[in-house]
Amino acid sequence: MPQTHLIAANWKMNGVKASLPIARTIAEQSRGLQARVALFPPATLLPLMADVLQGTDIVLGGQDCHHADSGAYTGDISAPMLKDAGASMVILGHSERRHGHLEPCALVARKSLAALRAGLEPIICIGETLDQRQAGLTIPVLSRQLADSVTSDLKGQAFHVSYEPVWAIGTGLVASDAQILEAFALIREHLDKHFGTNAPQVLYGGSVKASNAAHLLALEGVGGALVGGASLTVEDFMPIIRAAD
Ligand code: G2H
Repeated sequence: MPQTHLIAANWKMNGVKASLPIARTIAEQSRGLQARVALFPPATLLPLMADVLQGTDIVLGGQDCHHADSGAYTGDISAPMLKDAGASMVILGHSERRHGHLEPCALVARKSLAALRAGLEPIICIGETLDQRQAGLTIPVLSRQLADSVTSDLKGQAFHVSYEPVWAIGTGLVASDAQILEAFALIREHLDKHFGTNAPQVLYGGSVKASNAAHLLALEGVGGALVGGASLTVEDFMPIIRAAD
């Protein structure tokens, strides 16, 4: 039986209280559809959105977490705090964290353990930059990211991996089928080797939108999509959720 697609909305640093009706409408319009839908609003909206989504099937998640459960880390948010605010998932290792905040793979791995301790399902992102791709380094870069941030410590736990080529994020550029299939084959090999039959779902992210979602989701092994810009409005996001049916 084919796996249910996970369609995840990464709102990034977008959204205020006035955006909550978007979540409500997505929940209403997703009722009865096949996809598992997850919303990742900014942390400031989590408790309010948890109230809005109560009694629906929509999953709520954080966009990052600290590796420690609590402590003197000004400005950071821990996994138990996300859980307390209503989250059950968390995005980790997004390229905007890896590159914008210089987060190395080892830190992503520590954060994923913190997430699991708190009862959150991590979505661990990997992806190569344009320079790395043009230098022929895509496979070594992805292999290193998998080895160092998707470690065997995760065995037996619920988690996901998202392949997001950095050059495809928010640029309107989408990886070709061949590029996606090559990356997914590598990811699958790593997951099958370390996680066996419990191997997690693999998502694609990077300029997913209504016009390409059905095609991307039909590619071999693509278990869902991590959507940024096109998840910010009901009009853009609902067709992507429907494309997973
Ligand atoms: C990749 C994606 C969501 P976008 O960052 O994680 O964003 O769909 O805007 O490329």
